[in-house]
Amino acid sequence: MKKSPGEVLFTKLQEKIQKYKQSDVMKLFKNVDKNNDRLLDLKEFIELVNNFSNDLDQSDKKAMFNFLDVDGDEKVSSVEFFGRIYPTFYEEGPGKDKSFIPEKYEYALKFIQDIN
Ligand SMILES: [Ca+2]
Ligand SMILES: [Ca+2]
Repeated sequence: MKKSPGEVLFTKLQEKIQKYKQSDVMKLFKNVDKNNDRLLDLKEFIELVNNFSNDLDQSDKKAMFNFLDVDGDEKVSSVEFFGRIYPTFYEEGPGKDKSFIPEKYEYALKFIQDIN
């Protein structure tokens, strides 16, 4: 399947983000989440992206945002974000299906809460 422009851009961003410690990326997620709802709206998401890349224009960032917003609620949740950045993030062990796993929501939300 052909990748969407948002996915291509995201893959580049993902490579940059993965160079950082996972705990630092989680702290950053919390920092840009100004209203503390563990969801990034477009403005919050752009602030996060700006920490990693400043050679992208608004439409590129919006395309990435749309790619990450799997359920289309105009917010990028911690699950949507970390599930894409770290394909194995919600896995309990190696060797499992590496796709986005909605059943891991509970685990993911707890994980994010524990950063505090
Ligand atoms: Ca938010
Ligand atoms: Ca969403």
